[in-house]
Amino acid sequence: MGSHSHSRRRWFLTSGIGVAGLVMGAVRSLRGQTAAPTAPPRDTLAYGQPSPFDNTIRKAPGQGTAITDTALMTPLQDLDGIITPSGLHFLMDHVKGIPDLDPKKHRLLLHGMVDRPLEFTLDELKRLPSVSRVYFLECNANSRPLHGPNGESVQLVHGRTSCSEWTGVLLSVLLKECGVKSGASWIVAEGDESNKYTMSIPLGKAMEDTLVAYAQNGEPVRPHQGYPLRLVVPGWEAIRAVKWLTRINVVDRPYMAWHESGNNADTRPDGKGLWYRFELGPKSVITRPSGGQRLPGHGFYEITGLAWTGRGAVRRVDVSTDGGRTYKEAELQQPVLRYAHTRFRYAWKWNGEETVLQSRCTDERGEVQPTILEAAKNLGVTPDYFYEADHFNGIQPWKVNPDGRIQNALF
Ligand SMILES: Nc1nc2c(c(=O)[nH]1)N[C@H]1C(S)=C(S)[C@@H](COP(=O)(O)O)O[C@H]1N2
Ligand SMILES: [Mo]
Repeated sequence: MGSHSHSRRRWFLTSGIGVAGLVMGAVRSLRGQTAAPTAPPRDTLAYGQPSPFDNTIRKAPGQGTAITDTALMTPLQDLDGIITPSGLHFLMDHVKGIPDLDPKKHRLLLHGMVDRPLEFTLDELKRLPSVSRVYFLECNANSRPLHGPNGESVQLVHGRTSCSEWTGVLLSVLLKECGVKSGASWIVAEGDESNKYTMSIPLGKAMEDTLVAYAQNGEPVRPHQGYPLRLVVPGWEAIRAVKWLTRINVVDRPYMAWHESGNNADTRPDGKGLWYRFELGPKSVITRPSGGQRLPGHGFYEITGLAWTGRGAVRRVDVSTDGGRTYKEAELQQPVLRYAHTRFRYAWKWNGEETVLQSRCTDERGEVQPTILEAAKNLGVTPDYFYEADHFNGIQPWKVNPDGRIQNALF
């Protein structure tokens, strides 16, 4: 679809939200992509920066520490609470170089199987009823055991997840304005970058809680997270969360577009594709102490970590300090929110001997995070299957050596 040159359209909010007289015209005459503004960057007083002593940074997977703008991991071991600072949100792009989208020119078009195709500017979206919700995003490829050659740290193995407060308009509000035709069952969402990233999402989820977000942690969504607009699909693999969102096509079948087929479908043991696994399973990981760190000596330590689930809220987290032989319930830090990271804590006294620390999440549906052996058994595969597989949510064991060094003990 090249140009969206449907005639100039006026629309009125009719859904009883009480914004009488709100009139929004929609013309798509300009492309959203222009050169970045030439204004000097904000200085450190105009926009505050971390202490120069603090060097908490995102890291690239693979070869050492090379920073690319295609894949960077959140430093989970260095963070507290449940909100990921926006500048440390992981990022995963299927394109080299992100688009510079001018918010004045950017448009969101909703069309396809609707009574009235509608097009919104950013200012028009901001006049609509909004919601703010804390949701995690997690790449489907997160947590592959021994991710890359640096499989030692929680950042490089599990850092493809972050959690933000997202603000925007529920997609259901926009779809209701358009009037979804009967027979429609999916949407196809598209990003405004050079390769037109597209994803199919069932209409049910689109109408339930999918968010068109323009703000992240109180300020505009960061460029790498999809500025000025991104989709947030709570609890579902983050490949559905289309960044630089510009188009929503209402359709009657999934499109199996390039990015969701070959590139992002998981392979079953029989070689066939595992299509459309949306929800992420219950997961938790101890972030401190964790792989690559070293305990300075025996004595008291607070074990802390994050738990989350695509099925709603975390119900409990159990921690084992003896390699899974016994578990005890950890304390959950409030708030515990649906589809958000949940912080857990556990008081521990290290006696100086070798041991293994691990955590286990149980979600509101009662589903329990499996060990890698249980996960393999469930799928009828051997554990090495997960080197390449997506949606891996196995328990992460960290081995504490007598000298205090901590290593990934999954294999
Ligand atoms: N337009 C667009 N949306 C996208 C992508 C992309 O490359 N282009 N990558 C997807 C993938 S694979 C993931 S895991 C998440 C990552 O979101 P983040 O970069 O904000 O962390 O965005 C998804 N949305
Ligand atoms: Mo991803």
